[in-house]
Amino acid sequence: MGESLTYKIIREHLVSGEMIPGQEIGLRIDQTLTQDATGTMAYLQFETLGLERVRTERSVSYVDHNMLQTDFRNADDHRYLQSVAAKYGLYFSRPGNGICHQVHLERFGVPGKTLLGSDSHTPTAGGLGMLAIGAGGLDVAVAMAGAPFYVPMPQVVLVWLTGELQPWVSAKDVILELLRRLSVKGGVGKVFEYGGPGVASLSVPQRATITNMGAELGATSSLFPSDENTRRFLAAQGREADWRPLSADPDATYDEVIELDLSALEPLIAQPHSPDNVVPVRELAGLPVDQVCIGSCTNSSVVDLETVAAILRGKTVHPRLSLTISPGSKQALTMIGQSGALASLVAAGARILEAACGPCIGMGQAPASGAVSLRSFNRNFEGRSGTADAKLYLASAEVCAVAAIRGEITDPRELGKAPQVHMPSHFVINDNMILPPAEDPSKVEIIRGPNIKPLPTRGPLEDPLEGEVLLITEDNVTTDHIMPAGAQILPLRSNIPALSEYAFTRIDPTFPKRAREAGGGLIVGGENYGQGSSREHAALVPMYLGIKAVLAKSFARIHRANLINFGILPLVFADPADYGRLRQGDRLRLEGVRQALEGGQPLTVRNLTQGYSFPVRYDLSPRQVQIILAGGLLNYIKGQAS
Ligand code: MIC
Ligand code: SF4
Repeated sequence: MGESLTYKIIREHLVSGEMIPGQEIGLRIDQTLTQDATGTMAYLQFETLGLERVRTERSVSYVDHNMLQTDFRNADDHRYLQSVAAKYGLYFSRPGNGICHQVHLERFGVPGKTLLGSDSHTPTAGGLGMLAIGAGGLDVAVAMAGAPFYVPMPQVVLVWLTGELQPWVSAKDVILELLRRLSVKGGVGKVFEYGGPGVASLSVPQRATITNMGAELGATSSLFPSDENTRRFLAAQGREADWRPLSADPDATYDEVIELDLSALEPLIAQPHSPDNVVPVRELAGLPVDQVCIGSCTNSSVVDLETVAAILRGKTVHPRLSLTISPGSKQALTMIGQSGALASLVAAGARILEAACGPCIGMGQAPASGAVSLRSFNRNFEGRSGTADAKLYLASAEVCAVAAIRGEITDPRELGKAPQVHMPSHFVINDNMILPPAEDPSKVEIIRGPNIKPLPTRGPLEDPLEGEVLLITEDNVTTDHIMPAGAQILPLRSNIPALSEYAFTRIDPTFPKRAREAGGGLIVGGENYGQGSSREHAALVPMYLGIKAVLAKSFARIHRANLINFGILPLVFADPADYGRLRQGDRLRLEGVRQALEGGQPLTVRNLTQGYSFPVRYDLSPRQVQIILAGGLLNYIKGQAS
């Protein structure tokens, strides 16, 4: 029986476990990436493992998130990251070189290899036929140490593409259509593998837009075959030697098949406050727009930027709005500079930002009160822009550019002929902003600024486990709710005590104070708890505040793994109706929890306040049980080492 491409790559990298969906497998990781907002913590953790060099084929440390440098803190973290990279054998992509996913696609990704990144959009590299997975920083630290990465064996969904995109319809519309159909939890536990005759019509930058935003489905990864288009892209990047053809067997079997006719798609838009709240652009036509932001790891390639420039050429940005452009990489920025596209953008009144995440993670450019902000980005969660009541919409770079000149949401097909921009046959290659590791690591001193505080630790899992329900949240709570980012908070990523002042404050500003006063407790969540980013701070900070367990209807994959890594017990309601009976302030108690976990026996929670008990599931692998019992992955590793 034939195999999917996902199965082939997994089989080549399988270290432990069986390829049975849902069962834990261990994968050998060839490459890793980190970005600064998660990387600082990841390297602090890597340092505690006591190795002299990373043990991967290639590890890259990027600086792209914390770029505002409103005081010494971000700059200090950058210096730390640069010294760590030099010492431990990593490539260092300097601030200004671009967004990790865009640069990794351009300069490092290799078809058929595995990539683990401390950022949820790591699957962008799936556009090259790489099995790329997002994870918490600690998992990436451990992978850099050469240990396997553990993940539930995914189900594989074949997305069968037919037809061709019509004028003004873009790759962004492909993934928005999947989000419309499947929702932000529709991809949990799955890899989306693209196939069918429509694949050949999509270039690697287009494929990368689709695989990037597969993260919004909650998917483990998304993957395209490595074909002639992949070869062309790598050759244009001067890396043809990295190419190898890869595809599924013609008779491969899949857990699920989704058919998508590219010809039938129309321009789509996601409305506030979720990437799956998708409607056709024409339904919102005429809605006044106050801000347009183009860029992010989803839509910031040179192809996107050239397309935007072609739409703006000779026009002026509408007086009611502000347009920002953040190029995905130095390469993309250089190329639009050389082609004249940059001059067209500037002439039209676009505000050109540096090649970084920027407004996507609320690092500047917060919209006005109640503003409508249209973005070519991938996330529109409430408050993410830095303005609590702003309304964020997501669409293709084309739809964004047209709105920027019209001042309102417009179906771009009204403009007539669409600009024709093709992937260049040669990219401008200049890797001078990528620093190789030091030749003599013994000469490198790690530089730690005062913003870098020691890693918080905890002891083994307590038994009985008892505490107050500190917060009850709804479905689809994001890591942006649990541990917000943005200009004020992001610089604190290496300072957990300071960061803890902001935990859950988007839902309840009194949370940090209450958690401290209660000496910790439990959190209750709905479906898909912890969706969104890979930030392990959304587990590390609750751990620091004494959170012992999270009870939810279901969890997002990366966040659940992060909870386990920091010794917080993720429990699932056996009967979802029990969610509705709990009240904030209820005191809950789990007796004999250590023994139950070790013996694989059922667990019951006693509600001491209301006087009843209810069953919960934990679905932990034997390895995860040991990690939870030890009080987290670092404790577990240290226990094993001794
Ligand atoms: C995001 O898009 O939310 C981020 C910021 O890139 C995060 C990582 C982080 O919080 O540092 C992600 O996607 O994992
Ligand atoms: Fe950066 Fe935004 Fe991409 Fe996250 S989603 S990596 S913040 S550009």
